[in-house]
Amino acid sequence: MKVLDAEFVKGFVRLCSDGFAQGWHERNGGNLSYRIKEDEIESVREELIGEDAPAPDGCQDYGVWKEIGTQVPFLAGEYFLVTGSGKYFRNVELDTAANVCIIKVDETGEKYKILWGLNKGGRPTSELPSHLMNLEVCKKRNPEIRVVYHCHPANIIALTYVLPLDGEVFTREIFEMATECPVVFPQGIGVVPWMVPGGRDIAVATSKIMAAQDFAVWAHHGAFACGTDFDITFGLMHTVEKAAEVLVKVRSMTDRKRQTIQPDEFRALNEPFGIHVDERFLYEKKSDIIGER
Ligand code: 2HA
Ligand code: ZN
Repeated sequence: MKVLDAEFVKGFVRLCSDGFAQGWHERNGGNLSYRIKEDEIESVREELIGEDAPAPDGCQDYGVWKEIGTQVPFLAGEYFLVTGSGKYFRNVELDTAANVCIIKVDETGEKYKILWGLNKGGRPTSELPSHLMNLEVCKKRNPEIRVVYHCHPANIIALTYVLPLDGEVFTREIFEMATECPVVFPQGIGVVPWMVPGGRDIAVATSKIMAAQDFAVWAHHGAFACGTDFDITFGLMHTVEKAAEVLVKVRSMTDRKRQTIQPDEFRALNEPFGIHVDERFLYEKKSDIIGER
């Protein structure tokens, strides 16, 4: 099968278009990765350069092992579909083969090579260390998690200027904005303070959160979500950003709430929805000021 005909590629492209339509991908903002299943990579092997196909003209980097910039030994030998560095999400649907690539991680988990895509040149996403380290910790806790998505949603970013950069407070304030939130992500969200993007340090900080939670906020930058498929991952980002939008509206009217969802009301969701809302987020508040514990 051709890579562009594969269902996992279609799902990847759709997420890119949907993310752009939401306004989460100005210029080359954001990146997406998918850990490809064994049967999926077998189905497109005829098009993998250096395995069964020749490299296109002008793409000397094909098949050359390059440093990831971190170690992901638990992902050794696996294949990934990732967006390209500097590429625009709005162009992925128009010319998929020029804007995304399939890479393979080597047996040490320290190097990757390009096997398909970026056919007009380029490298995988600048956030490759964060994507692979997140996919690694996610695979350890749930082998079904395959998607990691980074974007720049305005309301989540706006809140990082007014809420304390504390995962428990962030989670509680977001939870209170929509009953759906604790049902969709009962383990809450984490917050990474401002750090230089693109390197190993921010990848380590994010993967510490992703080892236990599906969502990490990057202060003054954006957010990372993971999930078992494209719908669940995009839906998680959409849910958090929608709640953040409500909180931005509330906070724009007032710095305190007249009424809200109470800790015991969150606890009442556990049984009917078969979830366990982490008690860390259900602290008794001493203040009605938004963002104070
Ligand atoms: O430009 O979003 O974090 C891509 C990014 C880097
Ligand atoms: Zn970014």
